[in-house]
Amino acid sequence: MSQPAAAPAGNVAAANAVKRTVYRTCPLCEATCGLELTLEGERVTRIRGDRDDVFSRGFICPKGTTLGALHEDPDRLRLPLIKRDGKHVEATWDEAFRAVDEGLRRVREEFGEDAIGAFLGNPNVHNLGGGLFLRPFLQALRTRSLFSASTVDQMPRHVSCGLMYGNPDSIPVPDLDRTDYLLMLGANPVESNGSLCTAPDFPGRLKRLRERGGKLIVVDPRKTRTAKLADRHLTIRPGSDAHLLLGIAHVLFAEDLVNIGSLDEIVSGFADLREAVAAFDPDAVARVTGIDADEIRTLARELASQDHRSVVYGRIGVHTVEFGTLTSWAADLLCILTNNFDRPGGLMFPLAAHMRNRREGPGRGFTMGRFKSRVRGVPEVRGELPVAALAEEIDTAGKGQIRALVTVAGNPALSAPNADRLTKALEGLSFMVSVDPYLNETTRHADVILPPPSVLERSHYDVAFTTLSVRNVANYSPAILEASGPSEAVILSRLALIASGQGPEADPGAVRELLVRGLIDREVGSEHSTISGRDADEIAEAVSHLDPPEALLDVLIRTGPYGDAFGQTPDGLSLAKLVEAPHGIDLGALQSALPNVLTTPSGRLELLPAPIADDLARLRADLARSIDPDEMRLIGRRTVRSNNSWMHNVPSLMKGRDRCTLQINPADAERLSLGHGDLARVTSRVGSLDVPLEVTDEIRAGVVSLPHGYGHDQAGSGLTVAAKTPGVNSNRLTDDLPLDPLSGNAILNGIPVTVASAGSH
Ligand SMILES: Nc1nc2c(c(=O)[nH]1)N[C@H]1C(S)=C(S)[C@@H](COP(=O)(O)OP(=O)(O)OC[C@H]3O[C@@H](n4cnc5c(=O)[nH]c(N)nc54)[C@H](O)[C@@H]3O)O[C@H]1N2
Ligand SMILES: Nc1nc2c(c(=O)[nH]1)N[C@H]1C(S)=C(S)[C@@H](COP(=O)(O)OP(=O)(O)OC[C@H]3O[C@@H](n4cnc5c(=O)[nH]c(N)nc54)[C@H](O)[C@@H]3O)O[C@H]1N2
Ligand code: SF4
Ligand SMILES: [Mo]
Repeated sequence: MSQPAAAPAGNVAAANAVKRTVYRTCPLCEATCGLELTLEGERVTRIRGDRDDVFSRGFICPKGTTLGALHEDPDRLRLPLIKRDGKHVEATWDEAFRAVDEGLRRVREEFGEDAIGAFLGNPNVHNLGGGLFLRPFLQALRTRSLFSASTVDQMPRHVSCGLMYGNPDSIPVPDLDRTDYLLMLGANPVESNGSLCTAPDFPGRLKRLRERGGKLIVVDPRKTRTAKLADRHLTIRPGSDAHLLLGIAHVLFAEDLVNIGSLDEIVSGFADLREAVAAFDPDAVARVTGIDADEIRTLARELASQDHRSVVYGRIGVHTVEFGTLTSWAADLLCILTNNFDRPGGLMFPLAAHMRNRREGPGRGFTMGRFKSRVRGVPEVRGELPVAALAEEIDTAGKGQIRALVTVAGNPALSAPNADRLTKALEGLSFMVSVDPYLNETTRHADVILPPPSVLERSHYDVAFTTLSVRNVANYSPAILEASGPSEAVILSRLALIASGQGPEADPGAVRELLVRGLIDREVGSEHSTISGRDADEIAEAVSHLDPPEALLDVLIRTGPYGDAFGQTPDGLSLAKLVEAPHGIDLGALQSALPNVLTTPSGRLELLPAPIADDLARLRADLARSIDPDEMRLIGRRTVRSNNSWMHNVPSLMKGRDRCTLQINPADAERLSLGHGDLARVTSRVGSLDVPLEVTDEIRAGVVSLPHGYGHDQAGSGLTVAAKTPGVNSNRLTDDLPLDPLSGNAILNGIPVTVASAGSH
């Protein structure tokens, strides 16, 4: 139904078993590796890394080889499911959309717009159609009850960047290939392959950093595979990275090491910084972090050394914590204070092919809290509410209570905190619809499930990750096989029409028209556009043969910073040029972006935005907290063979030992009289679960680690392989109440827990 017209005809599955080779970007994680797939007929017979990919150069991880298995997974839904008498049964697409229309209309008419909630999960950002076509649906829903995986993930980074640079999507990344010194906190890219820093073969890039004489310092309570590559590994106490970074800032001021180079002219707030970090002297910080005061001083001197280029990079382990936004801010601040910002080898802003051209001058800036959540009164951020507040918005009676929920590519039953409460809340909904290829822990609650095409049946261009990439790169992959059902863009278009009251039969082409024509009209009407003043009809005609996401993408690319401006710059980029380049197009190393990237109201780089300055009081108070020597803190972890919750149904990835274990330090195990393989009972404020122990000195004493995304033992789900080694859901222990106050992000690391023998209760 939704074959991109730009795809060369030979790339679309022929019914015969001719052997052919195709190339595509892996859509599974942020690394965007190029893959080479061999197909015989419709079957994938081999997948390996594409050695000619301009960015990944042949790198691949075990997940990348599973695209064929994902496509063929017998549990993957090919047709919509409707719940009838408590059981999910297959239905036609028309039946399914009619059921959605009835369900949503009933709830909206009786309870109003905010009674329909929406949750958007992580795979949306790995999906061209999902990425570009969600907005019209959300706009048509007109609900304030919007939630996403962002608030169990990177929202702190959006907030700190929004406040400092003016746009929450202006996120600088470490210039990995040119830096000489990388201070990495709370990230394990050797297993995760990197996040908010797109760098295929991250492990190889780290090795090359060391081969060229550079240094890698890893801060992590666990000796991860990344930490094993490091020159130094610092086992920090969970949740205290903001203290550490401000301890480093303190030393920079105290030892007169601050050097902001030419940024002097464009920053604001510099004069107040020394005072803001005064409390964080290395001795006070050492007590809370468990990292020596001398080590903190060394880190400051090394970062500040002008003999080399340094950069600071933090991820999940420092964002999903109590002080997530402060940590994200402090990491950037250290790069700025040591003259390692917007310069090669430091922290730099990518410029992707579909991004808008940057221009100098003040912008609207970034504001939060335009409305508050009904129950707890937490502020919105980027138009959404914390997913940690989703359960209470469903289970608390009153005007605006959520009665219906739409999930798109999300599994909040496993990914959001206090899972027991959320699961119960989902059971109480009056209507639920999920756009999802699986019947799983979340979608089993849905009245209607709408399955999108498989990874082989859809085209791909990384709208999100090209903007977070350590090189500017563009890569488009046409669909490999023809989809039997509607594309995700079409599913979302039909949902948008239903939500806007036009009914289940309305033509999805109207949404395409709205989006594509809307973009073209904006471009020709903008004095800053490369197609300013051009004939909108002529431009629309030029993309009329393309499928919905491709048409939008083509306009974005051709009017983007490298674009051909629809003929005006003949050498420029277009979707057609990307189709002709199956190994991708390299657009070069990252370039300086200041001051044009700044869109703050002042037009300046805000070093100490007011919300940050206010929140620092909380961090200062925490410096004095008492530390119980026997306290246990729970953190998470990722392993290379899993991808959040949804790839545990791939047999080849589930082979080998049980990976859902609680890692504990031998000293703690001994103190608690527990041994390797014992079943331990872990208890937090909100829940309790039993899990096998893995005693290992690779984790700091006082810390235990459990991966997330497991707990595949729920009745009514349809994940045959995952159910064989279900594991436990770590989010039955994480708390829905405490949040990072500025971003609303959940706290998923550093959870206070007790650990005991499961037999002793
Ligand atoms: N304790 C703890 N919890 C965590 C984390 C942690 O570190 N610790 N990490 C958090 C992070 S970083 C994230 S991003 C979240 C992820 O949280 P979620 O996004 O809620 O969950 P996923 O496990 O990614 O599940 C994705 C869902 O999308 C479906 N899906 C897969 N591909 C597609 C597709 O192409 N289209 C559609 N429509 N659906 C698709 C899958 O079947 C699955 O139901 O989890 C968070 N939760
Ligand atoms: N194989 C695989 N790859 C993935 C995913 C996956 O599930 N599996 N998920 C994808 C997604 S959605 C994301 S967001 C990224 C995340 O990518 P990463 O951020 O690299 O994620 P993790 O591997 O969980 O690494 C987080 C590290 O933080 C450490 N940590 C925990 N608490 C603290 C703390 O308080 N301080 C410090 N300094 N460290 C701490 C943990 O021990 C862990 O090693 O990975 C992506 N890639
Ligand atoms: S690292 Fe990520 S993008 Fe690369 S093959 Fe593995 S899952 Fe795919
Ligand atoms: Mo994530």
